Amino acid sequence: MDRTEPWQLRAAFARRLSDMYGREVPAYTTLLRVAHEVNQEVVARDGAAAERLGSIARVTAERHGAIRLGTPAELAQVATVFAAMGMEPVGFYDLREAASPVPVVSTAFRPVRADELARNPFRVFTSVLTPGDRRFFTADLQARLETFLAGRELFPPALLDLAARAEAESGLSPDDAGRFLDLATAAFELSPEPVDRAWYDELGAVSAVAADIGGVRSTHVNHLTPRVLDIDALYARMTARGTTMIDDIQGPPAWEGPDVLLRQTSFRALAEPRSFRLPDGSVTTGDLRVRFGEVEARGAALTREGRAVYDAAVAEVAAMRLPTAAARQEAAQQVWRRSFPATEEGLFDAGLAYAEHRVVDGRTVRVPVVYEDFLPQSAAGIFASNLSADATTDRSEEGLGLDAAWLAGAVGREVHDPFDLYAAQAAASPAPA
Ligand code: OOG
Ligand code: NI
Repeated sequence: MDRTEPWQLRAAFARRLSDMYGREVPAYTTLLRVAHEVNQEVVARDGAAAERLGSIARVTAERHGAIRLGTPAELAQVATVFAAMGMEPVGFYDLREAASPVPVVSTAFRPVRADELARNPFRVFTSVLTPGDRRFFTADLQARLETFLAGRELFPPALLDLAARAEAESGLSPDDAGRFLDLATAAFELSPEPVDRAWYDELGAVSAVAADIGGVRSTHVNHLTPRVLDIDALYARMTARGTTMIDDIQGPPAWEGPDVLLRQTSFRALAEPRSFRLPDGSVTTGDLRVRFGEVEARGAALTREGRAVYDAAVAEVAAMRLPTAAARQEAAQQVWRRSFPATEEGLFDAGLAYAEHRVVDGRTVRVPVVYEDFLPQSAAGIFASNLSADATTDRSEEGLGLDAAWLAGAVGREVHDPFDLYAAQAAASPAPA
């Protein structure tokens, strides 16, 4: 009998989420249209070179989403749902330590093998709240928050059963695949259930992210990001169409040298109508800004050495505390010219980026391994730019020592080190002897 394989579930799920998001967040549809236009133009202009970092079919279907969860148990459950689709946890991000601190730690669920990434690279940045962190939450609020979170169910048992079966049997029958996709998509839709106004506002006074996660009885995809081949062109075009983007394109600057890692930009969440339950039991309509839009461009995966150069360059520009996006961009270009080789070959020769070897027209050429992950500073910036208020933190308190090992324990699975995955991918196509 026909089976729907994990990668087919993943591709179908990405399409289902994209359709749902497009129906509910119209600005996303505009973003997709503009991204598509820009990608067509780059392919027409650059030909085969436009597809060096992924076929146009892959790039057109490529999305990442983001979700925020409340507890280690919820994280373990979502790991089962993603495992059904061949998505595994990669990397540990501590956003509590960012310039604009957010009370979460995060990982990304994604396919890890090159052939699976080529089939469909769908990835989900997944954050979990840290209620025990005294820099954000009092002991009293922690206790009430944990009680609230323990009493909700994000993923119905039928979804978890199907997911476990899909993982164990590497796929599902077409009927079960359909049920799995219905339940999985529904689990990430915005819920119509009324929001408890007093509870939401109490958490919101500590952190908008805490309210978004722990103030409601469900989760939702908060953005879905298409990939674009020229993010500067996209930014200009969205702005010209009247969409207010955040000030900066985050990550590396536009410059004449090689594209590395990840560049991202976003537009702020629109106010969406929601029902609220008031303390007297009555229900009213208000609005919340919880779903926003983002777009990304991907470049070469850097080695640990390359990443150290990147982190130092970002820190150097940040330390200048420049007041405008244009000044930051200009400064970053200068720092980049000083810090990075001007060519891809230079990056490879210096051991700063991972290369795959491919035979083109009888010659062996080096091609970058694509960066498939996220950047903590950019992620924290994306959180911050889309919240109505920043977290109020008490820096005199000790933080909770949460690390990659803690995350692996919470997920109940191995959390891959992204550098190991890139190194393995590069080693799979060694230079000819
Ligand atoms: C996640 C923000 C991180 C990215 O692209 O860096 C992210 C969130 O807002 O929940 O998606
Ligand atoms: Ni994102």
